[in-house]
Amino acid sequence: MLKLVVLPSAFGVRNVSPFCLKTEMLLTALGLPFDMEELQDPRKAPKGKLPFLLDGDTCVADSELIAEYLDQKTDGAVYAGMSAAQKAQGLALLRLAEEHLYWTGVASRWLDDSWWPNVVQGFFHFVPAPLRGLASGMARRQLRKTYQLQGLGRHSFEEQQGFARRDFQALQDALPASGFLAGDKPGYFDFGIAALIAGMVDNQPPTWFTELARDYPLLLDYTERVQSSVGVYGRFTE
Ligand SMILES: N[C@@H](CCC(=O)N[C@@H](CS)C(=O)NCC(=O)O)C(=O)O
Repeated sequence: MLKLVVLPSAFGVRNVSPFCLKTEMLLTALGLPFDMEELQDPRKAPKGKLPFLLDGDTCVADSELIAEYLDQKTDGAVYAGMSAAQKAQGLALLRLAEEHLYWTGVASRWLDDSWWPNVVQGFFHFVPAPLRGLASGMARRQLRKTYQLQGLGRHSFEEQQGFARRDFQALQDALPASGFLAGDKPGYFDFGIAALIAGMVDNQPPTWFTELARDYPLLLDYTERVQSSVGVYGRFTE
């Protein structure tokens, strides 16, 4: 049985990591039986990030590498039916979402002083109370440095919001108003984009990212459409 190792739920979101949720959607759509196991501390993952997939003695860390692995395992089912142009467009949009917009979502949780207590509670509750402030503070300093190195962290708050808005707008304009990127069934790239938006929009309480996303109703409709089509939601549904 395949085992997908993911972050535990947090902020009222069942599968809080977009990369973990995308992979859960993909495995479900492929009809492959799998278990999910939670790991509280991503530093214990093979590459220090989640998700990773265990298939017998094989361990695959990174959601994109997992998709590649599953594509081989299923003789091409992951990208089946996609033209080269559809794959190229899907990858470009997914990169925009995961490698750019994602960071503004992360910043809206980790670097907003008013939201920060939710991060401490959601991600560090397992650390014994006397050490929690230290551990979370160190992780926050590391995150701030990463955001600086990525580049977005060098901009004013208004400029960061501008970058996020342009990403939201581009996704909304590029995604189909009905159906999915490569037809009437959602595929890997739909899962990735929808997973990115889902968790960061449904997190409680709302972040500034959540508030901005509400101005892009077609993008939110698409996110709902992908989740309902595959029957996997980021949020709790019952
Ligand atoms: N490129 C990786 C990104 C995974 C990733 O960033 N996961 C986050 C959770 S959303 C994580 O584990 N972060 C822990 C850390 O960076 O310390 C993938 O696609 O799997």
